[in-house]
Amino acid sequence: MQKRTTLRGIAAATLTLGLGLAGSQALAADPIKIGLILPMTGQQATTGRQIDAAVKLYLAQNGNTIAGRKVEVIVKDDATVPDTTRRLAQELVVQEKVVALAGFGITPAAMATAPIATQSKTPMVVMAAATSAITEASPFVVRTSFTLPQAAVAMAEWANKNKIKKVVTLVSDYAPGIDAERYFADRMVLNGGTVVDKLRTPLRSPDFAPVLQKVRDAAPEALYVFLPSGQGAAFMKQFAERGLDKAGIRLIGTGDITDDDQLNDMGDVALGVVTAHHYSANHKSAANQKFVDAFKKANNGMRPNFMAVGGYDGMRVIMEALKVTKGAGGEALLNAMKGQVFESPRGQVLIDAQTRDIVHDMYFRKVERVGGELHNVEFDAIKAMKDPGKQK
Ligand code: VNL
Repeated sequence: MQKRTTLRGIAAATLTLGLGLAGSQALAADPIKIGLILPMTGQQATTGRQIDAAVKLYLAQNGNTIAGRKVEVIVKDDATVPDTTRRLAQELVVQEKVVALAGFGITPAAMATAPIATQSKTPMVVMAAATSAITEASPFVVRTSFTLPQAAVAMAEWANKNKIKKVVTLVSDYAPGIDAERYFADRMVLNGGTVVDKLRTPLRSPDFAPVLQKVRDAAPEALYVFLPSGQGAAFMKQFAERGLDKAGIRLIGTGDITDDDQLNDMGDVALGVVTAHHYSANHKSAANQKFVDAFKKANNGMRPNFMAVGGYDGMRVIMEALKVTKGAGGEALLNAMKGQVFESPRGQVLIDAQTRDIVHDMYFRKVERVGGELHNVEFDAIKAMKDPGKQK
């Protein structure tokens, strides 16, 4: 009896030791986790769909192992509700121990999450949201989308060059819209132009009819518009229905309104619309051609838009940084993201080491029919543009 117990004891001790070893081996082979929070349902679902597809494409093309460990992307749907974004981020950090947070379809979602990135020292890669101030909300924010002041200032410069002096602005009534309005209007006035009316529509379920009536009454030379990705098609439809395209009012704006996700279905009303933006699926480069072809092939012919490129480049920034840290997160991972320079499908980009914001070319594009499809055709650019919102 005594002997058996002892033997059993030894067996148990061996088993424990074995499990202990197995445990530490399992740790080394644990996946490196990245939390990707996106609006996969609700009003901004197209943004989630585009970014999710781009992240998957990046991993399929570039491999998903770092230092012998698998990289696992955990996708969470925040349904465009900022409180949900924040809660999901908290869970991903505490329970899943993600090394990075990524995604963020709208500015309020990014702003709500920034304190969690700061407190947990988790790099937070903003792939969609574009209000200037987001990168200042936490020292752990890195941005791969764009900023509204970049597109707005570029557009005002173009208007000035093309002798457009009298304009009305129309923006979505939340942070990126306020940036889009302010930076455009300030530069217009600086250049000697006038903004005769500043109109805003709600982020949720906007009705464009009342503001379009005001635009008609004001009879400006041009209407400048910012609306978040996904709202452009509905706006264009009403713009045409009210006959504004035939009333001699030029439509200009940030490229969000001629979003490649919807552009081809907008019809003739979109023809000739000039916008400033950082990405067009029609961008002429070998890298972009390869990206567009692969993206379409993997997604039933879906055309990538600027959100997809923000996601693709964001994944690049994370993966290259993880290679440097061999899978470690925290401040080391953040530092390895700063200063990255690479060729994106949009062109050359830099993650400014000081601001953690993106520096890239702002293109001027005109909607044209190319091979039977509507495209934003680039005809000029402001090279290597920093965020004007940070040059105070
Ligand atoms: C934002 C900016 C969202 C630009 C967008 O689409 C966009 C934002 C969802 O910062 O909330 O096109």
